[in-house]
Amino acid sequence: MSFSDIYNDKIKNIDLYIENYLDGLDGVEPTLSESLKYSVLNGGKRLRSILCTEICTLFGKDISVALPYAAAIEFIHAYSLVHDDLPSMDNADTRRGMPSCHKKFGEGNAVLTGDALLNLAYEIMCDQCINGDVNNVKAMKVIANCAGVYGMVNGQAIDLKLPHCDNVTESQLVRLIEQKTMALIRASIISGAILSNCDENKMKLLEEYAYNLGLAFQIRDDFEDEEEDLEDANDCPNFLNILGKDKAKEKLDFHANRAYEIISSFDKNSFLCEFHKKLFN
Ligand code: GRG
Repeated sequence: MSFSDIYNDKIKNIDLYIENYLDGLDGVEPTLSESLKYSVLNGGKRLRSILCTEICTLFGKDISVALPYAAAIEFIHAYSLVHDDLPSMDNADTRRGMPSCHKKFGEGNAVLTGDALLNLAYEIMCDQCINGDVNNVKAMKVIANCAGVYGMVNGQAIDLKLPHCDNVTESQLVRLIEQKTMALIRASIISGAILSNCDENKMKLLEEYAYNLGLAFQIRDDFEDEEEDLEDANDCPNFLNILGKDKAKEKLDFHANRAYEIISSFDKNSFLCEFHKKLFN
């Protein structure tokens, strides 16, 4: 089987889990129900959910242990994109090549869609905690910590201010990215590791993997924005306009290589190694 066949199967598996879950919700107002599905199941690379399931299975657990968490992480990611696209935030008309949630369903519905996704994320994880072991609770705690005021939400709050600041430094930008982008990537990796009960040495390496992958992923995203000539790519501080193209590429390679070194040290034939090459080569 080719890499893309295997990758598509993994996406299908996660999407099927999410679709069944959303179809099983009872009594949801029809527009909200449609908009929930639209916002989560409208494509996307599934980077975060795949990190969670693959790390968990890499260390010996069945994928069924990680799938509810993978779905929860995709819900949180989708909520963040729906809210980020709102006129009061990034004001984006499209997402994943289609009208953004508020363009299709209106602003009020988009706010509620994000709210509903965030709540559903915790409901899925709580269901695992009720009959599960303490690792289920610990994994949920890491995700809550990374998604909220110690992570993504705080990063977004800094991001709202940063375009109005002069002379943003590289270290200020790294601090922003640690929260806005890296936190949820870290949550995906570390929750998968907790669910697989992996030891402290591996956990340390996975923290370093998350840091390097998160930074590399953001710089890659900055290059993509520039290629797509996004309107605000030049206004908002990013690695390209702060470091210049050459230095940004050097930094991208440095962090991507370190992330690869770590993930391949566990199993150089793992899916995550191939996925890494597709993302960064
Ligand atoms: C609204 C609380 C709140 C947070 C928003 C995610 C986010 C924070 C903002 C999105 C802005 C952005 C482009 C961030 C850069 C990295 C990033 C999250 C890219 C999108 O993630 P992908 O490429 O998206 O994994 P897909 O569509 O593949 O799921």
